[in-house]
Amino acid sequence: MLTFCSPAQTAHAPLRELHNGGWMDHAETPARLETIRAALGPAALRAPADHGLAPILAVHDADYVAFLESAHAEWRAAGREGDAIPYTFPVRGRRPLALERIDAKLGRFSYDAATPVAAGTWGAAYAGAQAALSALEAVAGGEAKRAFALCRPPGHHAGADYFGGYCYLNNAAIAARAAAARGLGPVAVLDVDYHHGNGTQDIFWEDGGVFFASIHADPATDYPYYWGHADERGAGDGEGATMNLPLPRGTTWAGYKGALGTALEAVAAFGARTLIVSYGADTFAEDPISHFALTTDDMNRIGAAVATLGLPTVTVMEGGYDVAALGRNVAAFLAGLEGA
Ligand code: OKP
Ligand code: ZN
Repeated sequence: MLTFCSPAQTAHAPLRELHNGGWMDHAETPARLETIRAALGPAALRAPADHGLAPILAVHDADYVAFLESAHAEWRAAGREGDAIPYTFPVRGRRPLALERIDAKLGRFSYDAATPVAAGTWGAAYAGAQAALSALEAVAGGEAKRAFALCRPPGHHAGADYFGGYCYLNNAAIAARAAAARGLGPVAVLDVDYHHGNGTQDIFWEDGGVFFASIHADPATDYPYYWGHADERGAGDGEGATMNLPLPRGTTWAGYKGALGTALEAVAAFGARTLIVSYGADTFAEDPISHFALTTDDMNRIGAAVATLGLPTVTVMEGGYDVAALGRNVAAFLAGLEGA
C-alpha cells in the first residue's frame, strides 16, 4: 500500500515516562517506526510533501501549536536537562491565565505526565502530520484508493489544545478535516487502537460532518479513563455522530468482531464518503501495555472487514508496543485492507 513516512519522525525519542509511580523506558520508541518500515519494504514508501501549518491550525489552536514549537527550547532556557515533562495541571473550570513559566504552560496544554516533550518532538510531530496530509492527498487526487500514513508519534489522544498519551498533533483529525475541506465529506474516523481516541472525539464532539467511532478497552479499567464510555454520543450538531464501543480486557476476535460490525454499519449508515482509520496494533495479545487478545490473523480480519465498506481510506498509525511483532501486525492489517 502506498505509504508516507519521513525520517524526521525518528528524531522524537523521549527517554522515559512516569508509569505506575515509577520511571520506565518510554514505550513509544523510534524502533516502532523502523520495524514497520522494514516489514513493509521500500517499494511503496514515499516521503511526505510539506502542506504547511494551515491544515494543522484547522484542528489545533494557534497558541497550542506555538507552545509545542518552542516548549523544549523554553525548558532548556529554564536551565533544565533532558525531556520536558508536565507535573502540575489546572483542573477543569480554572480561569484562563497568561502563563509565563514553562512548567505552568506544560500543564496547561496537557493532561498526563507520561508524554514528554523532547528535543525532536515538534519536528517529528509536524512531519507525521504531513505524512497524514500526503496520504489524504494521494487518495483525494485519485492516485490511490487507499494510503497509509506511518505516523509517529501517534495522534489520537491529542486534542485541539492538549497533548497526552504519547500524542502531540492529531494526525487522524488533521486528515479528516482536510478531507472535509476538500469536499470529500461526510467523513468518518474509525479508531481501532486499544485505547480510546479521546482527542479525536473532543475535536469532532460538536461536528456533525465527521462521524467518530471507536472500539477500545473499557475506560473503567484502562487509560484514558475520563473518555470513551458507551454513553458519550456527541453534542449539539454532533449529537449522535460519536459512537463508543468499549470492550473488556481479555477480548478475543469472538468478542471484537461484533463491535467492529456495529461500527462499520454505523459508518455506512452515516453516509461517509471518506474513511480515516486510526490503526493501533496494541490490541495484539502480547502487547506490553495493553490487555486484549487479538492475533496477527485478526489484524488481517480487521483490515478485510474495513475494506468491505469500499470507501477511499487513509489509515493513520497510532499505537502498538510489541516491537518484535509490530511490523507483521501492521503488514497483516494493510494486506487485509488491500484484499490480500
Ligand atoms: C497511546 B496509544 C501511565 C500510562 C500511560 C499511556 C498510553 C498511551 C497509549 N501510567 N499510558 O493510544 O497507543
Ligand atoms: Zn493505544
